[in-house]
Amino acid sequence: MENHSDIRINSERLERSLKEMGEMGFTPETGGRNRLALSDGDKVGRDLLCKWIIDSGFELRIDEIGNIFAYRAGTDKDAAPVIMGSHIDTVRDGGLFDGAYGVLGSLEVMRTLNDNNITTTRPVALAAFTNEEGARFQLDLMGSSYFTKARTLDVVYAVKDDAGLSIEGELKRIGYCGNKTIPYGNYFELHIEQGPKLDVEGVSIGAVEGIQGLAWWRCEYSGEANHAGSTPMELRHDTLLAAAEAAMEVEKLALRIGNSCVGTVGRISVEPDVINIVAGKCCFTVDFRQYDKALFEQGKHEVEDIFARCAGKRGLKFEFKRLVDVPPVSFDADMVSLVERKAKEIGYSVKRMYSGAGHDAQFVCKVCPAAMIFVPSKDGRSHCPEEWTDFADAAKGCNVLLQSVLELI
Ligand code: HGY
Ligand code: MN
Ligand code: MN
Repeated sequence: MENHSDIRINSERLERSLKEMGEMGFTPETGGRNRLALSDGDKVGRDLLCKWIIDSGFELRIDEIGNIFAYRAGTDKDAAPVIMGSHIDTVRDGGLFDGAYGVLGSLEVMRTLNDNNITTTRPVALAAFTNEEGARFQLDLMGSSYFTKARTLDVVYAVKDDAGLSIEGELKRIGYCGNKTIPYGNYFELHIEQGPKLDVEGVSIGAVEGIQGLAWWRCEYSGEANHAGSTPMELRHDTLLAAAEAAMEVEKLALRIGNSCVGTVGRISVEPDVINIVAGKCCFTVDFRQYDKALFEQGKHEVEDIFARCAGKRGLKFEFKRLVDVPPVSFDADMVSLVERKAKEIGYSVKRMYSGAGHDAQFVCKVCPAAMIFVPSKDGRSHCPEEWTDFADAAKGCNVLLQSVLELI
C-alpha cells in the first residue's frame, strides 16, 4: 500500500464550496441560511450538491427519503464502503457550517482522492442525510434513521410540518424521491463542535467518543379562555402561566440532575393569542438531553411528571407526545483512536470529547463502526447566523478525515 500520509485536501476549494453552499437559502434580512428540510432553500442546496457529485465523476444515488449519496467505486466491488456523511438542511436562520461542513468536507476528501489518482480497494461514499435538524418536520435525524432501518418509510412519510404539508408530499414536490442506497461500512462524520470547549482550550481537533441522549416532546394545555379584566385571578385556568411554570421546572430539573444536563423550551404558542384574553390553550415543546443513560431515563420521566403537575395546579386538561427519544451512544473505540492518532501524526492538537449536539452518527453508529471529528466553533455559537469556524480550522478537520479514510481503504 502506497504511503499517502503527506497528502492534504485543497483548502481553497473547500472554502469556495462552503461559501457557495452558504448562498443556498441565504436570507439577507437575518444573515442566516434557511434550507429547512425539503423547502425551496433545501432544494437549491440539494441541486448544487448533486451537480458537484456528478461533475466530480462520482455515481449519484438517492433513496426513498431523499438521502443523497456519492459513490466512488473501489477495486473490490463487494467490499463494504468507507462512508463519510452529515446533512445540508439547516435550522431557521442557521449558520454556514452546521452539517454543510461535514458534507462538503467529505466531498473534498473524495475530490482529493481523484486529484491524487488514488485507487482504493474499498468503495468510498458520501451521505447527505435528509432532515437531520427536525426544525420544520419535528422528527430529527430522519434520513439517517431511515437509512439504518430504525424508522420505517410509512412513519417518516407521514410526518407533517406546521402547515400540514407531509414529508412524502414535499419530497415529491422537490423531486427527491429515489430508490437507490449504499451498503453499510465504516462511518466518519466531520462536524463543527457547536459548543465552546475546543475554542476555549485552543485545541484544533475533537476526537468524538459519543453523543448524549436526546428527547423531544410537544405538550398541549387546555384551560379556559376568559376576559383579562373581569376574571378574578382565583377563578382562572390560565394555560400560558402553566406552561411558563413548566418551563421553569424543566430548567430546575436540568440543574438538579447536573452532569451537563440541559433542558430547553424552544417553542410556545397560545390561543387565542389576544392581549385581553386569558390564554385558553397553550402548546409548547421540550428538548431534554443527558450523557448518562440512567440519568437520561430518570429525567425523561420527570419531564412528563412536570407536564402533569403544572396542569393539575391550575385545573387544566393536558396531553403530550414524545416526538423523539434517542439514547446516548458511544462510538467505535478503534475508530476514535484512529482519528486521535491521525490528528497527532499530522501535528494538530487534539482532545477526546463527547458531543452535546445530536448528529446522524447517533443512528449510523448502530449499523456501522463510527466516529466523529470536531473542529472549533468560535465562541461556541451555533444554530444562529453568528456560527463561525475559521477556514484554516475547517481545513485541519478535513485533513484528519482524509488521513483517517486513507487508513481504512
Ligand atoms: O439538535 C441538534 O442537536 C442537531 O443540531 N440537530
Ligand atoms: Mn448538524
Ligand atoms: Mn444542527
